[in-house]
Amino acid sequence: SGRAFTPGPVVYPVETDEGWRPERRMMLLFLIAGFCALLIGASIGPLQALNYDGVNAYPALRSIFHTYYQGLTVHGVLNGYVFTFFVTCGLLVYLPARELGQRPSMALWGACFGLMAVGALSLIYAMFDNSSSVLWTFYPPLKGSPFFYLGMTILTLGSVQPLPVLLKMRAAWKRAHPGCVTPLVTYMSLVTMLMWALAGVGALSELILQLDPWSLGLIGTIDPMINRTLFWLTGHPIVYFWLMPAYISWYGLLSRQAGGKLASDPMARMTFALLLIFSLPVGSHHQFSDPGFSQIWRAILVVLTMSVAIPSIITAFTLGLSLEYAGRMRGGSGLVGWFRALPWSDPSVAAQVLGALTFILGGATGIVNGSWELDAIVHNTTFVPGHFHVTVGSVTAMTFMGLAFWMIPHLTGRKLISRRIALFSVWTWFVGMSIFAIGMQWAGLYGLPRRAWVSALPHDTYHALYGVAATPTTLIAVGGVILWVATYSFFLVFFGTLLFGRRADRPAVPFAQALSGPVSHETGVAIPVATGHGASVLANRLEHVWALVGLTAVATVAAYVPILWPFLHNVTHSPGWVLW
Ligand code: HAS
Ligand code: HEM
Ligand code: CU
Repeated sequence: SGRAFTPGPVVYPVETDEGWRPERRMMLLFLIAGFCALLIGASIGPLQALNYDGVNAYPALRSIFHTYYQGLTVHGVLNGYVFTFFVTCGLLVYLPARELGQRPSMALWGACFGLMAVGALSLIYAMFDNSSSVLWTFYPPLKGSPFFYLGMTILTLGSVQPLPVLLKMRAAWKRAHPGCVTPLVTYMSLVTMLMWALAGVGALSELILQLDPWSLGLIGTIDPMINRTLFWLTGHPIVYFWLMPAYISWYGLLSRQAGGKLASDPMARMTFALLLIFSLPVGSHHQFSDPGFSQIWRAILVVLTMSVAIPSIITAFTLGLSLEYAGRMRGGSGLVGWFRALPWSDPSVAAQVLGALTFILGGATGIVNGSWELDAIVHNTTFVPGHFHVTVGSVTAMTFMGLAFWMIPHLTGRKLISRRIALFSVWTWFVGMSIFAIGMQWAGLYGLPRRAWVSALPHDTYHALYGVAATPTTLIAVGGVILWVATYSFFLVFFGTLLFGRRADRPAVPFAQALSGPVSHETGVAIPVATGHGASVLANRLEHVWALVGLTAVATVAAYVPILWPFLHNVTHSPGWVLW
């Protein structure tokens, strides 16, 4: 280091194609709906952080939340489902449409929005009327109102609608470009939606066959184990439905935004193919502590879980190399100089790179969870929320915040009201989430339970039980408060720009070019596959997405028959419980 490097952000090309007005407006609608959910969800998070430090804000909030668990349900559902689904279902149609130059079916894409909006409103109604504090996993025998389960069903059905839109656009593009592989962003989006459509079978069958009729009074009792298993058939892959859109941005856009190129296009395809295959069979690693299925399957689940980490390790290297290339192109040198030379003054880049950094901790703790013996120590403690706030709470949330920073100017033709406040929000989110997550993980090692209203205990009891974890619980609270500051400074920029941003040129979608691979984003023209070239052969093979789908389906059936079998032969009949 020491050498001067190019200062300032990378200048985005200006959008010249003005023919995309309806698509831009629809995308904006998805973005705003998603971020409105995050605004509510993220406002509640710090209250939960304070709870673990013994501060009970809920008596003061009685006009909104009757219990801690009602607030926690709203937090998990709005952040985990509503925020992520809206942003993703917008993005995974808009980006491919722009990449391919194909118009999406506005009817289907609009139906996707409509279904998800009806589902989300129904969920909000059920959660706020205090009938459904069933948490984001809605495990029976906890019993919520039909509005909750029907809302969840409709939301989920809506979230798979981008799949037919994508298939249609890809088919039209392929007809026009015979012999070419699908451009990268479209490929990644398609694989993500195929994964999600397969994964949805678990929760949708749980909802449609069990929870919907049960909550409507059509069936009297319910089997908790079968339903938990069906839930995790979707509930594990959903974490990759949160992760893969962030990866699409990292692989497809970030290297360009950072001033470089993507190191390898085929490696990105490979990552997505592996995520498709390995996401589905591993769901029951959330059930290591559940009774009733074979020890051998638990051991197999450990191996499968380590396998699903591999594509993320590939991503760490591919992305690291791409960022290093960008940093060196900008004049950075030495061991860390390239990292300092990244365009840190661009809030979109800062958000995504900082989000990626937190994933080192998120991934490491995931591997702890996935190791059966270690999971026995951390399961149902604050270690687990500590793990997933440095995955979905940072990787996904920060990447989506980063996307918003270029997308709002792109979609509205308005400049960010303040780059500095945007950068401030990103850094405070990074610092706050890191402190919070380290506190949660550390406290979990003392056995502090998750999903527990510990601040409602008498003061002496709280201190006698959890005083030993005073240092980590203080970190949790400090992190939570910093996150409040981060949240509101982000939304100041988000809504401020929508309402008051100055008119400016629209930046174009910053599609990246690959150093190695078959697709050129620079010319917008696909490079025909040069057979014989190693990398392209891989990309060519991976074009057979239906073969990948078949393989995934077989692996999933093979994994789930042995797990469900004993449950199906020992059905329990539980009545519903309402504990709030
Ligand atoms: Fe997880 C529980 C295992 C990833 C989310 N997880 C959860 C829950 C959630 C969640 C929400 O096996 C709790 C659900 C509940 O309420 O009960 N998880 C894993 C494993 C991975 C993993 C093995 N999880 C995620 C992701 C999530 C997520 C991603 C959301 C987006 N998880 C588990 C298990 C449980 C669990 C058990 C159950 C625990 C229990 O007891 O209940 C892996 O996919 C992780 C692989 C990731 C890596 C990291 C790669 C690093 C990258 C960044 C590189 C940085 C760069 C920056 C390039 C190996 C890609 C460059 C700069 C430089 C200077 C280097
Ligand atoms: C749960 C804090 C943002 C998703 C929790 C818990 C805490 C927390 C302390 C554990 C509560 C418990 O187990 O009793 C925060 C803070 C945030 C934040 C301070 C900063 C704004 C997010 C974001 C997401 C998210 C951005 C996802 C996009 C979840 C989910 C749960 C959870 C899915 C699990 C709920 C459950 O156990 O049913 N949060 N969170 N959080 N959080 Fe967050
Ligand atoms: Cu999992």
